[in-house]
Amino acid sequence: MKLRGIELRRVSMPLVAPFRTSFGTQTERDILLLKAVTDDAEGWGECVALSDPLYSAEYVESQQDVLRRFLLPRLASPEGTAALGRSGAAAVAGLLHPYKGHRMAKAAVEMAILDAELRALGRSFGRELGAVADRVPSGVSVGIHDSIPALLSAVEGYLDEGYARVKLKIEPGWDVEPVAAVRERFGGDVLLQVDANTAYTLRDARHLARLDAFDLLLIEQPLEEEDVLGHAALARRLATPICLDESVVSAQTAAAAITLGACQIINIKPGRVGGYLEARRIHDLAAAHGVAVWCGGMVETGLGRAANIALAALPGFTLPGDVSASGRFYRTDITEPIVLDDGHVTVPTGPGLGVAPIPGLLEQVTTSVEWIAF
Ligand code: NPG
Repeated sequence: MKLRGIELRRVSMPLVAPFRTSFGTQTERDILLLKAVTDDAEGWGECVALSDPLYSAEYVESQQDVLRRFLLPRLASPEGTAALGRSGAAAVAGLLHPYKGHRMAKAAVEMAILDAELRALGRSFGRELGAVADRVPSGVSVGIHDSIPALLSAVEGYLDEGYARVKLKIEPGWDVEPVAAVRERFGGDVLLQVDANTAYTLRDARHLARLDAFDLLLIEQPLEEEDVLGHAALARRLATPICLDESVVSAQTAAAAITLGACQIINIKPGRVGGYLEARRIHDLAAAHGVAVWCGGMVETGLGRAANIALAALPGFTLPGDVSASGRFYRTDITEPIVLDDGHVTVPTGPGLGVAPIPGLLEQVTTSVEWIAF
């Protein structure tokens, strides 16, 4: 393939309702989209970095800066174009490896190039990654609410829509009580899990063990990103399985976490680990160790959502992912909306992502466009 250049486009999308996690409240999403233009096709990538470095060290301005300053020039160099010409998207991670971190930017550019490549070949993301299902169960992530009644009415709405699994965001002061209330109101059959986004310390172990009473699928990332040993210690004190998110940034860190007993389950987010190809490696590694995985979400547009659904259709994704319908976050998506069908979302089968931005809708939310010629 021959890349002509990459467009960096920022869009700003209002959320249907504020989304509160232990690290902050979002009311709109400022997203960096990439469009890879090749001689044969155009491909889309979505960078999942947030506006502020509160989930991870990455933030959207930093990802655009590192792309402009280092990552795209590396791909456009004679060495880069030769490797892309030979191997396409498979060459991206190796070419960018010398630059530390910034995995969300690396993931976005790999996604755009992979999409262009697959569109040219007429092959879908699902087929390329190894999907074995044509639809996957859809889980919903429910933010921290101002009151228990408000939370219960939100959960009721999602269950009425048919979501197959509910994840409650928790933080100190909002954990046992909301979980107990949801269990009491909706019963033991609801697939329920919690996500702390690093809000606790090992000193909270005894308190977190109170969650064991509620038959949760998992507790996600209770401790700090770098506290892998703490998670291993906590795992010995909780009956609820521990799932890592922020701590797993590569197949290598996944292997270490598994070996140390820091997690029984892994949330795989392609943006966090540097791309869909690394995400697949973590899937393979986890499957080899009997560790269940599920596909996380970062409040993506239909582009990232489509790719995540394809990934979630791999055989090791045995737990429902945060692959909700577009309407969970956006009244109007920039693609054809991803919709819920009997608690499932459909794996796209068209070439590449199988979805693309609708030009008029994309223009409406665009705040800036920058073209980097190769
Ligand atoms: O369904 O797209 C979704 C959102 C799922 O809760 C979700 N994501 O920590 O997993 C998370 C959380 C998140 C959202 C993290 C936004 C960072 C940004």
